[in-house]
Amino acid sequence: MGLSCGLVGLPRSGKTTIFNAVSAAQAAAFGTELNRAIVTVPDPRVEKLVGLYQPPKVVPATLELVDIPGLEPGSTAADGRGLRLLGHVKEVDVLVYVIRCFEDGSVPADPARDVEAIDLELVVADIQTLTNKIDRLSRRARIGDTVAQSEVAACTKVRTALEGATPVRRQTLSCEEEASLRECNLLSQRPVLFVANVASMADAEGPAARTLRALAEGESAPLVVMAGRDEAEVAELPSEDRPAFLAELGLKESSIERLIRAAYRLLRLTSFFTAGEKEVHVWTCRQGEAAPVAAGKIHSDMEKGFIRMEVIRYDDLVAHQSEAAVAKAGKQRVEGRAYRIQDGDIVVVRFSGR
Ligand SMILES: Nc1nc2c(ncn2[C@@H]2O[C@H](COP(=O)(O)OP(=O)(O)O)[C@@H](O)[C@H]2O)c(=O)[nH]1
Ligand SMILES: [Mg+2]
Repeated sequence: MGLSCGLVGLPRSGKTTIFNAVSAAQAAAFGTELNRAIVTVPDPRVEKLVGLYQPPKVVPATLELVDIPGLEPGSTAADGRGLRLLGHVKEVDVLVYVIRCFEDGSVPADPARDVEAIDLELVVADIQTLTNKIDRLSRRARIGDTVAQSEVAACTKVRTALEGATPVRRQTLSCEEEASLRECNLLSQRPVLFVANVASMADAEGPAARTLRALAEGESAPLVVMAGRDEAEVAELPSEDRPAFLAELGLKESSIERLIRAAYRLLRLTSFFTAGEKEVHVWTCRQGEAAPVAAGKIHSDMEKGFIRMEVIRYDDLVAHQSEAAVAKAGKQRVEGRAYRIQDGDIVVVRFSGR
């Protein structure tokens, strides 16, 4: 399973519009249930590889996009529905905060207020989770269990900061504290990517988008400016007509490309390939992952029985037009367990199976 991104935001911030723009799935615009789509990660290198190998099968990288409705202020504390929807937040790797930067009726756009409101929902849920854990551990801590004591201390420290409205992702934690929190799977610890949803790209440097940019920079988070409604219209067009319309909107690439690139950077993800006459396959792993771990993305046996990895660079393959020519130019490398995978590596894994 690839990366999963959850769209969250206040009602009418444009989540479903952006979901449609990205997935071209045309999900019901006013649904309160969850929309999910698997979208292909655009990568022009894949087309090049397919051109070279002409395989019958191509497996691009995919990303799951989830439109999570219902983060209305107060929903967590109220009925079970808010909590159920917040449960979906736990399933995703990245939270995409969709922030309204366009005017809509009488409530002025106010990115700082909206970010705070979303954070607060997550923070309230996290305080509850931590309180439960502290309660569970307190007896063991009282009778002298030192592990329980240090976990209670960590959870209490984080809870205090949450009570001061600081999401976990903006708290500074030691490795031990991180470890104590891991099983809690806290919502406000999820990495966040901000989307400034503007009326048109002419507002990309308008006051609302600028405010959001400053907020994002303040927590070293990426920001993508998107004209959600315009881009949803583009997504409805036949693909050959899209570039001209994007250009008209003042965009070089579609929202999906910018959003995915930002998500990959945020999670430090990288793509590598296996390529041959049978199949061109894109794999995703963390940047700088050790070769056996990367091989494990292909098959767990390849990690367990890893012997070596034969690597050519995508750029070298394109320059020389065939694996044989790359090898002849001395540019095929044989790498061992210590090798760290790089973006654009085309690999063959040698392993001992059983
Ligand atoms: N002007 C403008 N309106 C938008 C934009 N994105 C969404 N809207 C409108 O805002 C309303 C709510 O959008 P929707 O995607 O359903 O919001 P959600 O509740 O967050 O899923 C709809 O009427 C959209 O047409 C945008 O980028 N610009
Ligand atoms: Mg919606």
